[in-house]
Amino acid sequence: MRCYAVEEKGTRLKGIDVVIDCRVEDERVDCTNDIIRLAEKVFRIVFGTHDGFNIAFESNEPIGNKHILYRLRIPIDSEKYIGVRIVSRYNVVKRVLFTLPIGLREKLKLNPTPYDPPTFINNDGERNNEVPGQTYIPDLIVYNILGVPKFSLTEWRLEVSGLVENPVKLTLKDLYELGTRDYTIDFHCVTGWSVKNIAMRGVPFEKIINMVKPASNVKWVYTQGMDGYATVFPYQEVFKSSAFLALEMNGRPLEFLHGYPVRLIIPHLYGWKSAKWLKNIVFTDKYVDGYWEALGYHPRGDVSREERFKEY
Ligand SMILES: Nc1nc2c(c(=O)[nH]1)N[C@H]1C(S)=C(S)[C@@H](COP(=O)(O)O)O[C@H]1N2
Ligand SMILES: [Mo]
Repeated sequence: MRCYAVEEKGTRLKGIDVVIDCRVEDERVDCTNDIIRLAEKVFRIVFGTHDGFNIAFESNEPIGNKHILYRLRIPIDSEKYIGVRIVSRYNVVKRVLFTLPIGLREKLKLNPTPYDPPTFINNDGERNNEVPGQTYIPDLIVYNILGVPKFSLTEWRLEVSGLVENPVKLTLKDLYELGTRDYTIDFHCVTGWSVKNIAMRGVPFEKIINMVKPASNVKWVYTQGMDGYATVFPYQEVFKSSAFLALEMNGRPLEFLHGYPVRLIIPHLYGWKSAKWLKNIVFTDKYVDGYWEALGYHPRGDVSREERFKEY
């Protein structure tokens, strides 16, 4: 069994020291009991024991119409617990993730390696516009996994950096001066809901690229919000649909809950790739997990390919 160890700033804000992401041989699961047994089995391999630990079911929910996410807990003491996340696809499990609170790392038997995304992601070409497993609903559902940040526009800048010729720090005024365009997009959350025809206005991402001039070896774009949320996607995705820095929605500045002053929208990728309250865009040649990627979500997240989780 291969295990990855992932450390990520945003998950740390949630008390997670490290995520242990284990690739298991395809395991058939037909009921919640099978899930608990699987969690016990993998836990025993990773930690060398399960004596004195009890695995308790917490919740499960559909992610699209093929996957189910199960959450379990292994209490350590009255406050701390190891979280377990298991995703099945058509009742088959390929990964089991453990989220460790601080102070437990020493108990690990395995020597986990960093996650290495599959290289096909940076090479393949064709895609279609299908949205398998999504259901349309009338309005966006607001997600703030790390709470709502407090900041004022006077202190806020959008910093674009990394492997670029001209790093920049931009104010909202600077962004407007680059020139905006109108967009109508469909928005897709990985959990399975989509919203059609959202009117937005923003700066074509191409303008940012032309300004900062990323180096030829750039492969990934890592972005961060003011709340500590981060996400990542392959650089080449920004050329596959109309990527833009959204400043307005439905004819008005972005509402604060939707990420004012700016969020980067890549319409063909799932919504978690769009960091709200965007403050950093980093062009890089190395893959780094963001918040949801650290918890097993896909490095690219193409909606038409249904890339919800890291490999099936
Ligand atoms: N900064 C930040 N950006 C974020 C999130 C978040 O928690 N914090 N959640 C993501 C997820 S999972 C989704 S589906 C969309 C939801 O956008 P909305 O809250 O505007 O509906 O924002 C994404 N961007
Ligand atoms: Mo989401």
